[in-house]
Amino acid sequence: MLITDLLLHPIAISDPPLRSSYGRHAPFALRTIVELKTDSGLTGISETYGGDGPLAGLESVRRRVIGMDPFRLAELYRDLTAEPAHALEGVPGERTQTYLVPGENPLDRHARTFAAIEIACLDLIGKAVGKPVCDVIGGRVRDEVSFSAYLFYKHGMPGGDEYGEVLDAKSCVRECRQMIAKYGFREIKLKGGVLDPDVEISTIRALREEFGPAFPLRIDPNCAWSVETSVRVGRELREELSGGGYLEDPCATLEGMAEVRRRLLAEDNHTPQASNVAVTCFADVPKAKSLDAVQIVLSDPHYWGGLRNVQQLSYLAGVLGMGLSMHSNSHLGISLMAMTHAAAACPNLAYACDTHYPWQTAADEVAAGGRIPFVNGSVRIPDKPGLGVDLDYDQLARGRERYAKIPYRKRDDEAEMRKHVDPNWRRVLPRW
Ligand code: GKR
Ligand code: MG
Repeated sequence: MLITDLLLHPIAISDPPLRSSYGRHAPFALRTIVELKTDSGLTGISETYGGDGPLAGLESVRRRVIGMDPFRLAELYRDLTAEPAHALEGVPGERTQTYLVPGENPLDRHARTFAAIEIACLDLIGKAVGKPVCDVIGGRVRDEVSFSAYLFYKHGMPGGDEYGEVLDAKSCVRECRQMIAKYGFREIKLKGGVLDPDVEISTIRALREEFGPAFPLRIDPNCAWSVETSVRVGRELREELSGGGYLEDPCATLEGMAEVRRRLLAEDNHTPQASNVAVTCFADVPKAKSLDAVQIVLSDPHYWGGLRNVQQLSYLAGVLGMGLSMHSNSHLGISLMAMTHAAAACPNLAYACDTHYPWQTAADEVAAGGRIPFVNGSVRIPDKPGLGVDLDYDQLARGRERYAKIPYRKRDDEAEMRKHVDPNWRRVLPRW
């Protein structure tokens, strides 16, 4: 089987005005759907980051990918990682405004370009041998993968989503109740770094009060806090973040997180810290471990270099005595299935994975058959070869039309804040 064509479909999907320390989400998130056509008649698919940067990365490997045998993935990885990103893509390797948003960092591009091709190749391999992707990469350790309720503070909009405005503890508990009623999630993540830390502390406490200790809690301010504030929040939420919860990227840098860890341990507070900002590739892991800055690594097939790298990360984390969880950005069902197959084949994954999926809608879904179902907060591995999901070409065409109509080609949450909330808003770290 040889690849005969690489088709790239840039799409835009509607996204609510979610808040984070980066700012506010724009009305549309950008994604790219990848199709690999082969001489066997099979087509492999994947979903990845959208906009000009990721598209340029994928275009730059077109000649390398066409004619390739989809089974020869190690060779492709070697070739893509042999050259620096800017040499491959003809773009300068400078850091963008959204630097520190995983997947938006130009320095991550090799990994994410490779991942998008790898996942489509694994879909092809699965289809060729008649097996689900998780079984092609060594076999599943679970048939279903659990996800967490990913709560955001957000603005309300006329005609907006069912969650309305969420800018305090009470409305956040309501948002969580709605999401759990709809999807059955059993773990909860709050995106923090938006409101005063005392409001976010009271939100976590209100969630604990409402759902009880059977629902582990995590909070992720994306580095919005100083070391001092991180220690204070860790101290105040010691009880609530125990029992399967964690503190995610409270402050910037591994050194900062190491200091938070030291100071909390000195108070006999063992709250683990997780990261998808300070640790985004294998080279970050040794330092994170030796400083004891991070106890839980957040994987994500989209920027760690695909499903097999996530599986390797799972083994590495196991050897180093670190935990493993999974990060997410705005995405549709093809990404959700890639995440599910990756998680199903990771023995050391002990936490419910993050997913933005509840924030996207059926109107934008490009998976044939519509939205991927969650049962009790979990997604089952379909009894089908490959990723187990096909493309709905009408929906894909609608996504492409939306993309063609919108004026922006990269994520800029700061610009959205300036447009709608505060004309002088800047991302300042630490904010508190
Ligand atoms: O979508 O605003 C967002 C998130 O903050 C996202 O950009 C992060 O990458 O969800 C992510 C995280 O866990 O840090
Ligand atoms: Mg995070």
